[in-house]
Amino acid sequence: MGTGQAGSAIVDDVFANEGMRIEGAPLALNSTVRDLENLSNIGDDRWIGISESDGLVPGTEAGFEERVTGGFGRRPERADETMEDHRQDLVSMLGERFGEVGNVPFAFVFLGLGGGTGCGIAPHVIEAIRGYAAGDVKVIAIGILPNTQDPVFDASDDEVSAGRQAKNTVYGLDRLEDTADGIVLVDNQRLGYEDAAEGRFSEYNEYVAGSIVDLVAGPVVEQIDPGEFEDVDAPIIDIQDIVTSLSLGEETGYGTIGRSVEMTKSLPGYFLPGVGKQDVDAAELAYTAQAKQSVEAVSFADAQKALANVRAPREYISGSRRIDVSEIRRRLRGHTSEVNLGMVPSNRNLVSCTTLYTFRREDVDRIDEIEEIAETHAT
Ligand SMILES: Nc1nc2c(ncn2[C@@H]2O[C@H](COP(=O)(O)OP(=O)(O)OP(=O)(O)O)[C@@H](O)[C@H]2O)c(=O)[nH]1
Ligand SMILES: [Mg+2]
Repeated sequence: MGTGQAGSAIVDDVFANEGMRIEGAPLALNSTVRDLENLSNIGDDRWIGISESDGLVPGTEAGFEERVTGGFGRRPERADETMEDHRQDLVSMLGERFGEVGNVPFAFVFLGLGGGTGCGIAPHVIEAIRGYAAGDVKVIAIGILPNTQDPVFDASDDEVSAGRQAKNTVYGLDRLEDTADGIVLVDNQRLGYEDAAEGRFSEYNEYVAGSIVDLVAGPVVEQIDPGEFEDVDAPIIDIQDIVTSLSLGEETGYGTIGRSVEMTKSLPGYFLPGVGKQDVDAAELAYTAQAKQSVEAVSFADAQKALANVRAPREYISGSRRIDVSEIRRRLRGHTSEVNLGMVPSNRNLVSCTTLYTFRREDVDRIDEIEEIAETHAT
């Protein structure tokens, strides 16, 4: 589920991966038609518009374009009020789109924390998913932290203050904490200055989407029979393992993700079958995945839990080029004793290692920093 512009754009990239459709289905909720029209992989039958005057409007309904134009102007409080009035409508709409049975064990809700729409509606969306699901559903929020350092411009080229965005972020996180089973943070400050200033997010979104896909991609996405793999060094992990890794008892866990990728074929190998296969250095994979974590300056010594998922061609899992996953485990264990490591075979000529580190909120310094910036912002 993508809410608002940033959230929907990343879900769009997640579903660029066809395998994701075997297990999941996308939905985009936004207050601005134009953002929805920019999506490539989520059709209008999967859009839900939200407007102050008209409430929730299905993407295929006549007059959609005229009715869903307002936006919430970076005011999550307004989006929150509107969504609160229409939460039950969303439960019914989920039934219409995904069947009345409510067979949904897991959901991911993506949002930009600095804006109005996603930040304001996401907690209600999570509650609506719980209302729709027949059983216990685990919901993970993936929240984009705003860049509070460099100038940021909105669609009409207006500069958006760091203070406003920081304030929205604190508002959003406080409310997500009460309803999400775990929160994964992605910090726009990890983008280069140029990209942030110009609002160029596409590569970064692809990186985030690729990390999520590689994290959750299991036997279903890869269409393999798990029993086929006996002699391996790590089991197949599933979404429940990810939820567990993000859970810190009564406290909500805050996760950061990172992913490293290596080609398993050298360039000549693409042209000559059987030529140019390369071994993959597990220690380096784990190191790079950590270096590319999605939040600035986290202190890995504070990690409460860590999880890694390796996706690789079969011969790298149990065959002649078997990856030494003990190196990956060793890196994770260097930070925390609660480690979960998985491997899943894949048909790509790539090895990817995606890691998820989980922290307590108080240990994420970047949240403290955003809270301080928010305090300086007058209402
Ligand atoms: N990583 C990333 N960040 C984005 C993207 N689009 C916007 N952002 C950032 O996300 C934050 C929230 O902005 P939006 O997602 O545009 O807000 P919204 O949910 O549509 O809410 P409104 O204020 O009502 O438009 C801001 O900090 C933006 O800079 C994107 O595609 N990728
Ligand atoms: Mg918007």
